[in-house]
Amino acid sequence: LPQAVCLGESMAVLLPEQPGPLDAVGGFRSAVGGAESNTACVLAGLGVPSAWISRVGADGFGRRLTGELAARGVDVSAVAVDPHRPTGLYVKETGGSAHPHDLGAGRSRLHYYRAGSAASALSPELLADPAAARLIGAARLLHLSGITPALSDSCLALVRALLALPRNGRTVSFDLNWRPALWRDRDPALLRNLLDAADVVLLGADEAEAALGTGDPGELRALLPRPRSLVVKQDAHVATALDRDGTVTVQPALRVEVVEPTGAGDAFAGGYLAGLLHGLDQRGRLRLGHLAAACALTSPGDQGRAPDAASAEALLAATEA
Ligand code: KDG
Repeated sequence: LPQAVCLGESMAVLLPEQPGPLDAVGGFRSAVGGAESNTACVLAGLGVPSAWISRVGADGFGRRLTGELAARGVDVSAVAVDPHRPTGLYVKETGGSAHPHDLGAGRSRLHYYRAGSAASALSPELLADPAAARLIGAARLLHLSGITPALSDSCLALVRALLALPRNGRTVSFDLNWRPALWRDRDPALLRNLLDAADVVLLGADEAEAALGTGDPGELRALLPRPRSLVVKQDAHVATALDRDGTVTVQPALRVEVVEPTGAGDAFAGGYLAGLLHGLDQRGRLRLGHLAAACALTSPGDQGRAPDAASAEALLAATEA
């Protein structure tokens, strides 16, 4: 049975064939994306048997999603197919054209078409689903993100129910993944209690500043006293882990040429959490997080190829000074 379970919506993705505003783009290439399933792929790539739990539509995009994740070694046995609601979609816009409405070189924006999607109907009923309950019950790690509670009232209720489950030795990790566009109808202040109910919290200083009012690691630790570990990624150069016992571990990131940043945070989470499950100390976990993020940063699209377990081990040993 999988050791890690990642739960949340994934979507079909349309990637523009050239930069510019959507009205000026001639064509799109289809792909798949989704924060928690990106993390599941990285975990699987690093040798952690992993599952992704979600819902998809009874459509081609849904088949593509489950097919691609299964091909990357992720267990999709508990992904439900909704006969009526569609698979969610997002369209990516990238900057760098001469068009007057261009976002600006190096900038990108996700346009979501996901209201009423199959995954937005996730609810606490999931806990009564035998396939999902079996996976969650056996997992050593349950990974959630701050995207899911923004999707619908039933999704928020599910996240609350999952955080309230007896742990039985399981770690619950929570990646803030602040998406302001999804929070127009809901108060993001509720994120603080959700984060504080997890065991391991991952967040970027910038997004924490926007969602919680501070990006300062010490202030965040005071704001979120309950998690065992708080991992703060600061301006892409350094990550700091603050443990509940007061231990602080600071680890600089790898220097890489950024090709496409989407998915780097999900990859960082996958690397860090793989390190946790492999029994690495805090520094080793942060390093593996940086390494997985570097792979995502240097490849186009959402899903960087994670280093396989053997090359990750070799790279980690090589940087062990
Ligand atoms: O982290 C990358 C994600 O933002 C992308 O895959 C889409 O899951 C997604 C979301 O909800 O923004």
